[in-house]
Amino acid sequence: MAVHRDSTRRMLASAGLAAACVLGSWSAAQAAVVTVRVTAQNVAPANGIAFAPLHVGFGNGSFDAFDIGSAAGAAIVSVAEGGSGSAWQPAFAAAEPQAVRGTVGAGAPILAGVTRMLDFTVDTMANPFFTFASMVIPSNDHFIGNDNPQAYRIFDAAGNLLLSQISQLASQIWDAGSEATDPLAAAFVGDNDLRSAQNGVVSFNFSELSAYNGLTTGAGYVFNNNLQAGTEVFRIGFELLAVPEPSGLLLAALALGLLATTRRLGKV
Ligand SMILES: [Ca+2]
Ligand SMILES: [Ca+2]
Repeated sequence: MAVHRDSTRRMLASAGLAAACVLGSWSAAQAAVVTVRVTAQNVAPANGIAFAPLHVGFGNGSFDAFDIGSAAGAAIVSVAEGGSGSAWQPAFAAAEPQAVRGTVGAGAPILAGVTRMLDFTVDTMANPFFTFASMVIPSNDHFIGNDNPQAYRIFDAAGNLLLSQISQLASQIWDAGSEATDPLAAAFVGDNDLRSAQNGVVSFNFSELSAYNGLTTGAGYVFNNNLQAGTEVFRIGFELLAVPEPSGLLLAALALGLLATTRRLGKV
């Protein structure tokens, strides 16, 4: 009988070890994939700046859309001049084929006081970094976005949120340096076909937005930027969506399986 009990203990220990291995590898694999809700909120003063739909991506931190002090490339120009991101999205996809990208609030300007959201399924080990870009309107070529593609690490490898919000101040608004300031040619207040080249470089610049004060926007309000350097203008939020907890279910199933094994062994 002593031999039998030892044998039973070994079998149970072995089964327990196997269960622990299964649980360990399973949770590590599953924890890395999460569903995250991205919110884009215009918190600028009323009747002030609006934003074009927010282009975003979760990636490995290698897609660098622009550099301060350098001429803007086609990718960021496609955001800054007109807001479409028609070159930004493909450039991101080419640089990082594994990235998860999207456009928050597609189809309409994000006016003051408005919040838009979009959900993403992200492999947090492969794509821990977040990159964003949106045109500021009205403007000729102003935008918000991150110069450093590794500035915002959102997830750790286990899928935990490291950052729940990115806040943007007026002082963080960029001028792409690609289009000269001209209210007659500015998006949202003028005729975009009249634009002329600036031949400059990317720089911080929010004060030029006062050039559009008094003009009627495409949304029908009379623009007044009402910005100081420290005025918060935009918030990007990150929230993990609740998911079922299959790891708990699996644990229960394995425990039941072990119990059944124990009972069967007990009957021998
Ligand atoms: Ca850069
Ligand atoms: Ca400009």
